[in-house]
Amino acid sequence: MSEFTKTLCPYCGVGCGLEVSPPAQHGKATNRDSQGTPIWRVRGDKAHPSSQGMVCVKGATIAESLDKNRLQYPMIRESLDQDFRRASWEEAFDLIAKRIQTVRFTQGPEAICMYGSGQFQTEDYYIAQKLMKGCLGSNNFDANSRLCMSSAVAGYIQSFGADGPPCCYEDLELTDCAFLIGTNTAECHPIIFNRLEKYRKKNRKVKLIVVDPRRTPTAENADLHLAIRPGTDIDLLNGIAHLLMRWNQIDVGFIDDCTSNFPAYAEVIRHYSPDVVAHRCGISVADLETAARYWGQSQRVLSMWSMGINQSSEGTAKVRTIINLHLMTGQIGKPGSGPFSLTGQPNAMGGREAGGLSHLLPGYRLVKNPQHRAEVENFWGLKPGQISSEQGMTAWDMITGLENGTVGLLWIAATNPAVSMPDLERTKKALLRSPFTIYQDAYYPTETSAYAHVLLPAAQWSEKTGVMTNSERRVTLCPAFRFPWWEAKADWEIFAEVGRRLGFTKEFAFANSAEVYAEFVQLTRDRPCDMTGMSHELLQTQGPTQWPFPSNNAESPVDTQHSKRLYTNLRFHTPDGRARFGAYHSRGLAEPPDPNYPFVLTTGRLYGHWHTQTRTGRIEKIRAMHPEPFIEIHPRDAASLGITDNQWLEVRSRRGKAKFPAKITKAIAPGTVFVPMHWGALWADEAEANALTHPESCPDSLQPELKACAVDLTPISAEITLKNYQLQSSQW
Ligand SMILES: Nc1nc2c(c(=O)[nH]1)N[C@H]1C(S)=C(S)[C@@H](COP(=O)(O)OP(=O)(O)OC[C@H]3O[C@@H](n4cnc5c(=O)[nH]c(N)nc54)[C@H](O)[C@@H]3O)O[C@H]1N2
Ligand SMILES: Nc1nc2c(c(=O)[nH]1)N[C@H]1C(S)=C(S)[C@@H](COP(=O)(O)OP(=O)(O)OC[C@H]3O[C@@H](n4cnc5c(=O)[nH]c(N)nc54)[C@H](O)[C@@H]3O)O[C@H]1N2
Ligand code: SF4
Ligand SMILES: [Mo]
Repeated sequence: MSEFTKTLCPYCGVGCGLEVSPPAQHGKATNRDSQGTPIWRVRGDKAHPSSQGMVCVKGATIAESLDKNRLQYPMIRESLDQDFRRASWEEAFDLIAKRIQTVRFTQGPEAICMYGSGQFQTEDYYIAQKLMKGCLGSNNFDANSRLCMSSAVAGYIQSFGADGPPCCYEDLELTDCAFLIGTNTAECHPIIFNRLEKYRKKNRKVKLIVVDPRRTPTAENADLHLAIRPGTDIDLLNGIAHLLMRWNQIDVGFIDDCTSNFPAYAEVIRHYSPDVVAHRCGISVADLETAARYWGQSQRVLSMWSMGINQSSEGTAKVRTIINLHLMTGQIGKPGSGPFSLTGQPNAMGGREAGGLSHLLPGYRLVKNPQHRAEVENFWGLKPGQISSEQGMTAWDMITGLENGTVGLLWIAATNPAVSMPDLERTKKALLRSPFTIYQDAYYPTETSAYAHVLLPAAQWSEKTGVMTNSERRVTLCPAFRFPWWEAKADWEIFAEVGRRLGFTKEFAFANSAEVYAEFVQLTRDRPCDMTGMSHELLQTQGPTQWPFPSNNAESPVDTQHSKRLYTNLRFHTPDGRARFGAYHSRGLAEPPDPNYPFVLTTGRLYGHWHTQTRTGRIEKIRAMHPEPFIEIHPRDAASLGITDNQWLEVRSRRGKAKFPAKITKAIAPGTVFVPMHWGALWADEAEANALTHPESCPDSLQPELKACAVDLTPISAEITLKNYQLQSSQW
C-alpha cells in the first residue's frame, strides 16, 4: 500500500488533488509546528486531473493548522453570560433533542433553523437536509453559500432551466479569450489561473480580459483591464452586446434554434451605446470597443466570474447578462467556451447537489415544485405533505428571525457568522438574543463561539471520510487518514444521532459515510446532476470523476467524455429546451455613495488567508505574508484626506465603524476603497469589514451585496491595535 493518502485540498473550489503522508517518525525529517506537534506532509497529486500536481500556499500548508486550538469535547452553558462547562456527548445530544422537541411542539418546526456551509462534505449536507427538510418538515436550512454562490445558482436556473457550471478546466487550455469578471483568480483560484497563464505563455494570441475595479494580481496579467466603477457590470456587458449587435457579430442561427426571449434583450441593449456605457463604467470607449472586438473575433470565449458578480443586489441579473453574451455569440457547449462560475468553497457544489440552500431539495430539485417534493418524500418514506411547500429562511432571514422572536433554535455548523455576515453589529445583537444556539466547529475559540449555548466539536477534513465536488463538477473522495481530534465527530454523524433520538431511527440507520453517499446518489437519478454511477468505492478505484455520471457509466468507466461539458447537444433543461435570454437594465448599487458617505467600500480576499482565519491565522508562514489588515486607497483620495502611507483611517458606514492603516496604491480606482474580509474580532481590534457592509440582497438569489457599501473616511492617529493573537495549544 502506498504511504500516501490521496485526497482533495479542503480550501477553495478549484479542488486540487493532494497526497498526504504521515510525519516522518525519526530523525530531522519530521517537521514540527511551533507547539512541537509533528506535521503531516502534503504535496500536489500529479494524477488529479483538475490540478495536475499543482498546489498553492494554502493547500501546501494545510497540515500545519490541523491540531491547533481545536474544540475537544462538547461544552454547555445555560445562558451566554455564563462560562462553558465540559459535557458528555450523551448530555449534549439529550439536551439538543429535548430543545428541538420543545420548539417543534410550541413554536412549530418552522422555528428551527440550521445554518451550514460549503465546507461540509456532501454526506454532511445530505443528512442535514434529511433531518431538517424531511423529518422535521422545516426548510430552514441555509448555508454560507447564500453569501457566495446563490446568484450563480439562480442565474443558471433561470437561463438554462437547471444549475450547474457547464464548463471544465480543460477549457482553460482550449480557449481563445478568457473573460474574467469580478474574480481575482490569481489570488482566489490560483491553480485555475496557473493553468490559464501556462497556456497563454505558449499561445500568445490567447487574450485575457479582466473586469475589476481593482488592479489585482489577476488584472496585472491581462491584455485588457477594465477598471469599471463598482456595480456597473450590467452596463458594461450590455454595452459589449450593443457593439456586437451593431457589428453584426452575433450567431443568428444559434439564437433562432436554441434560445428564447432574444427580442426583449435586443430592446434593452439598444439603450447601451458606447458613450453612455463608457461614461457610466468610468472607462474609455476605446477599451470598451477592444473588449467587444475580442468577444466578436474569438472562436471560443470562456468567461469566468466569482464574488464581484454574485455578491450584488442585482447578482442574478449580472450572471444572466454574462450568459446572454454567450447565447448571443453561440459560445457554449463547445470546447474552450462557456459561462463558468468559479465556486468559492471546496464543496459548495456538493451542497447544491444535496439541496443545501433553503429553496432547494436534493438532486437539483426545488422546494416550490410539488412534484420534486413528492419525489423526495416518497424516496425518504415520509407521508405526503411532510416537506413544507414554503421556501425556508435564508441566512439573513435567520438574523431577522432572531430579532423578531420567530427563531426558537439556531444550529450553526462549519461557518463563522460573527465575522462573515453583513452588518455585524446587527448580526451580533441578534445572536445575543437567540433562545438556544448550537455551534458545531472544529476550532475553539472562534468569534461565533461567544454566541453559543452548546459547542459541539466537529471532526474536520483528514478525520472523516466523504466527498466534495469542485467547480468543474469533479467529485473527489476525501478519506479519513487521522483519528478525530479528542471527542470530535463528523457533522453527518452528529445530525444522524440527533435524528435517531428524535425517533427517526430507520431514517438514520447508517453505518458509515459510504452508506450515506450510496443513498444520496439515488436521489440524483435522471436529474441534471445524475451521479448514480458513483460510490465511495468507485471514486477510490477510478479516482476523481465528473458528473453527470449515471449508473450505466459505472460499467464503462472510460466513457467520461460526455460529462466534460454540459449542453453539448445545445438542448437545455427548460421546458422548450431553449436557453433563455434575460433582459436587464442596470440598477447600480443598493447604497450608492453620497455627500455624507462619499466612498464605495469593496471587500474581498488575499492570497494566503482563508476567510475568518480559523486555519490560516494559525499558520506562521501565512501570518507573515499578511500580517495585518489594511485599507487600499488611491493616491488622489489620500492626498485629499491629507494622509500618508500607513496612517490610520477610521471608516464609517451607516451601520458601524472600523479602523485600518492606509495602503496608498494606484491599484484601486479613485473613489473606491478596499478592505480584506479576513480579520474578525479575535485577530484585530475594530478591523471587521462587515462592521460596515449592509444586507441588501438580490431579489432573485437573496444574496447580500457584500461587495459594496458607502463609507466615510477620517484620518486618525492610532496605535497599532492588532491583537497579535497568541496561539495556545489549548485553553483547557
Ligand atoms: N486566498 C483565498 N482564496 C479563496 C478564498 C479565501 O478566503 N482566500 N475563499 C474562496 C471563496 S469561498 C470564494 S467565494 C472565492 C472568491 O473569489 P473572488 O470572487 O475572486 O474574490 P474576492 O476577493 O471576494 O472578489 C473578487 C473581486 O471582485 C472585485 N469587485 C468588487 N466589486 C466589483 C464589481 O462591482 N464588479 C466587478 N466586476 N468586480 C468587483 C473585487 O475588487 C475583487 O478583486 O475565493 C475562494 N478562494
Ligand atoms: N465582507 C465580506 N464578507 C463576506 C465575503 C466577502 O467577500 N466580503 N464573502 C462571503 C463568502 S463568499 C463566504 S463563502 C463566507 C465565508 O465565511 P465563513 O463560512 O464564516 O468562513 P470560514 O472561516 O471559512 O468558516 C468556516 C468554519 O468552519 C470550520 N470548519 C472547518 N471544517 C469543518 C468541518 O468539517 N465541520 C465543521 N463543523 N466545521 C468546520 C472552521 O473552523 C471555520 O470556523 O464569507 C462571506 N462574507
Ligand atoms: S488553489 Fe484552492 S484547492 Fe488548490 S491548493 Fe490552493 S486553496 Fe487548495
Ligand atoms: Mo464563498
